Amino acid sequence: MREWSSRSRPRRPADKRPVAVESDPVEEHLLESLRALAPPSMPVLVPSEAEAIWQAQVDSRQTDYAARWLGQHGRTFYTIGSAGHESNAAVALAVRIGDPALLHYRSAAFYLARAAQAGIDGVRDLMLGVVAAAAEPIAGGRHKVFGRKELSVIPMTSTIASHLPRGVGMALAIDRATRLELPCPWARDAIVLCSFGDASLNHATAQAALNTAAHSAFQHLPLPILFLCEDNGLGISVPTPPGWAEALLRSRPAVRYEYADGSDPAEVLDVSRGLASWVRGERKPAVLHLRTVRYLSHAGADAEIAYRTPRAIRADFDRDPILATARWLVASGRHSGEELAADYEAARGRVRAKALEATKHAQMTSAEQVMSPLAPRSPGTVALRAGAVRFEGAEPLTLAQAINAGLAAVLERHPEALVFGEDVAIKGGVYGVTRGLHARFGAGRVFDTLLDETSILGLALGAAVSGFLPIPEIQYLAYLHNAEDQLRGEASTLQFFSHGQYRNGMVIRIAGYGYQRGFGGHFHNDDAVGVLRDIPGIVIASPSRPDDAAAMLATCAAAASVDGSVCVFLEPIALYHTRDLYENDDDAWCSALADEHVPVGAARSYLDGDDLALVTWGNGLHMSLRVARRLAMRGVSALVVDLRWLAPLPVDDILAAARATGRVLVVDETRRTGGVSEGVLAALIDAGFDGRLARVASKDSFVPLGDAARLVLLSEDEIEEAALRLVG
Ligand SMILES: Cc1ncc(C[n+]2csc(CCOP(=O)(O)OP(=O)(O)O)c2C)c(N)n1
Repeated sequence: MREWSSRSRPRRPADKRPVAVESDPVEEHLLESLRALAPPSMPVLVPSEAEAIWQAQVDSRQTDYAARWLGQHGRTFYTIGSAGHESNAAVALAVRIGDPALLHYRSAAFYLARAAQAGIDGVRDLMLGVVAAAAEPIAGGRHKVFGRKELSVIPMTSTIASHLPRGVGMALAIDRATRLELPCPWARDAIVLCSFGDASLNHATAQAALNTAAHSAFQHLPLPILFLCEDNGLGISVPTPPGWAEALLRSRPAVRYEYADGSDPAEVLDVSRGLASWVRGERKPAVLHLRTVRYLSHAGADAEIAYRTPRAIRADFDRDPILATARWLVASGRHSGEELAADYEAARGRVRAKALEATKHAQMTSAEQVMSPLAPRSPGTVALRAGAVRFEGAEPLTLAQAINAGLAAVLERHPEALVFGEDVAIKGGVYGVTRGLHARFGAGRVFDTLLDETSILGLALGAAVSGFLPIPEIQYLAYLHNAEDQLRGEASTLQFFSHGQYRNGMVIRIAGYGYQRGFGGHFHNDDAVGVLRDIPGIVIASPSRPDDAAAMLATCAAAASVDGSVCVFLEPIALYHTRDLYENDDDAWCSALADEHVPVGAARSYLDGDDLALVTWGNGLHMSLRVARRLAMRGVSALVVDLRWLAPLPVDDILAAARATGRVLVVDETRRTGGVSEGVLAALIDAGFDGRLARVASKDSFVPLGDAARLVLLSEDEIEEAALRLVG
């Protein structure tokens, strides 16, 4: 095995002449200490797991050094190590390979221990990740993550703590699947393992997850999750106040707390075994507070000498978990310190060989390859699956009643569908949209959650990856923003970062938009959808008419289960109970439900005018149809296009309407900046449409209370004036 110096930074490690390995004080101390270990006067009994722990720890440490080494030669793109945290290997041996795990970025030794148990070369996986190779088994070079389907390790993102709500959702799903007699990818007695750092513990997302776990266990809901807080006392450069993590972790009602010192592998194995078996048997949450140290700085180019004293850095050397395992092994009389030092050095060569091998693998080479797992669409299968959803009754319904009927039909057709959110169960939702579903389908499938949008979406994330079809409700669009990361950072990225191996198809119902007759002010009339429209791959459905609503819900449910699509179902509150279109009591906004399939991304046209096209959706459709009638009285004939889908936008349908009329007015009830009309106009320009274009939108303002709301929301008069100008 050849070695290369890092000093002259050539482009490729293979270009460099072999020279000696650069020393590192942590490693120097470790090797010296290993060689100095004296044989025991009386050997003690040490479990066979000690060898497996040693192996995973050493490989993990060498993987960190190898990643640094490649980094010094410009061959890595993101290095964050696990050095000092390797005691988590013992935790891996305390749980089962089939127990789903969501791992902290310093849990490499856990990953390697689990991989070794399954006969998988985990070092190769990690090295492929470090060089962003397309052959890396979970993310295919899209991110440096721990993950593998065969190991039940679900990749996490870089956003600290954002995987915890999913973990809680998975724990809830395991026993819920048993109760509902549904298939689940995890064993019936599986537990979820979720690791994170001590500074991450302070994050609102971590607090949300721990609170939700406690809230569930407090009321005796089964929630088998083992939280593993890997506490190295630092968050990048900021020390965690001594005692703080313990005080915080102990303070959760109904969550059992145990502590283990990472420099005592026997204790870690013992405590984590006891705790894992307690979680498994009791189906209750617990937290293992694992004291660790952090070597080699935080990540990448971070130089900890800038914020830690040399004395503090050196003080951690004796707490090296590898040294601790070596002491344990030597105490057994099975190995000498010299042997272990030699084994450690041999691992360097082995791991560096794999690092070099990894550099021979190509990265992704095309945008298509990068994006291939982003938004798989199988319209034929989706149509078949959606077509199997049958709606009951033939009487005309309002939008709210239609969504209710659609939900009932989806719950009927998909036994794995769950409806949950704030007030959705007995009350039936703030606007009655879920009324009667709890009584009909039971509390196992239609249930109230605690008041926390992060946890609601987290439950959906965890349930979806466990085989359910979650249909969570966010009570108002404004409150999605509290929890956006769970949608933007987690739900929408899972297929991308797992190369489609893990999916979390779901339908998130969100009540939104303005026009509630002066009611509620901004937070009940939020019209900001920009934050949704730019999320790659998601589907955004926004029905306006009752007959579309039920069919689109069936389509979203089918897309979620067939393609793993993350669907947002944006419902215009102001139209929930609207009955009339043109005149009082005309009931023209009510309709019976048709079984006709509405494909993802297909618009719907109304009227047949050829002077201009009013391209709109949501409340805009109701307004545009009324304006079209007024325009007709003035001799202007309009074609009205309901987008129905805000992502993917029905570009072909928009273009067809534009070409048929030569003039397009986009009627956009959302804000002028970041609103939907920006996307529609850009799509027309991109497609080379050279007719006349205009738009009307709501003002760049929050919506005030009372009648003043009308001052900032788009009005029918504005639409009419703009239309006349356009044809004028
Ligand atoms: C939400 C979020 N904010 C900030 C960061 C940047 N960041 C990455 S790691 C880190 C410190 C985490 O410390 P800790 O949880 O103690 O884990 P450790 O790195 O010490 O293992 C920070 C602030 C992030 N990744 N995510």
